[in-house]
Amino acid sequence: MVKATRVSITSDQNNSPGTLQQREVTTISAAFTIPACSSVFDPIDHGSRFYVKRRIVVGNVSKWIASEKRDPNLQKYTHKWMVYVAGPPHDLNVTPFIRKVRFYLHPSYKPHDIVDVIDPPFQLTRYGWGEFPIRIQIFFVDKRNKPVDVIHALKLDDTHSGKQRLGDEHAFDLELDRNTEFIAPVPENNKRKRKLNIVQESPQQFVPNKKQISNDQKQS
Ligand code: SLL
Repeated sequence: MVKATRVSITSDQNNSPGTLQQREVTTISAAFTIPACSSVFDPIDHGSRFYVKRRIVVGNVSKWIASEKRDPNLQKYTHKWMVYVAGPPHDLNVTPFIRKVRFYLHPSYKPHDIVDVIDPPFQLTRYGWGEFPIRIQIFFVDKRNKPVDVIHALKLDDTHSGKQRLGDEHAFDLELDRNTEFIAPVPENNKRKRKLNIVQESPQQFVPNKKQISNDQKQS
């Protein structure tokens, strides 16, 4: 059983959008980048005799879309947002131990509300009009580690700035089996190999890099 402990953030590492020191560390699409913030600094703690610790960061960014810029068919979608599961800033690549991430969206996304991302970067971009808790199920490479759930409260930019804004971000410490076998990291920007396995995909939803994933999707 993998334990996921949410890491509390001290006041000087506050991750509220106003005080956050953002560094753009990974280009996600033309539109979004993952903000790596000080809140996820990983102190040296590699685990114990019984487990190995790996820190992950779960968060979302969003962007307000002015109504005149909205597609006429997508008028109700006030924001574009992206939720992500990544490593801490010094080691973003989680592929040595994470195999797949399943995102459970709000029922209003039905019948396209459960999406598997089976290759890095483990992130999902959608249009939306409201905030909701996203259940995120993380599957591991080594089957000794059973899937673990974390909940992320999607936070949309209420300043309507039109710029990418960090919504919310939290670090979690995963306690993996001491004997976990790690595999060689897959480069996050290896777009050619990128696969987004849409369990249920809505035609109206924005899917980044659609052309790049289309062949993979047919196979899966
Ligand atoms: C709220 N309790 O009322 C929340 C629910 C649901 C958001 C928010 C898109 C769904 C669609 C969407 O943004 N759902 O495709 O219509 O704020």
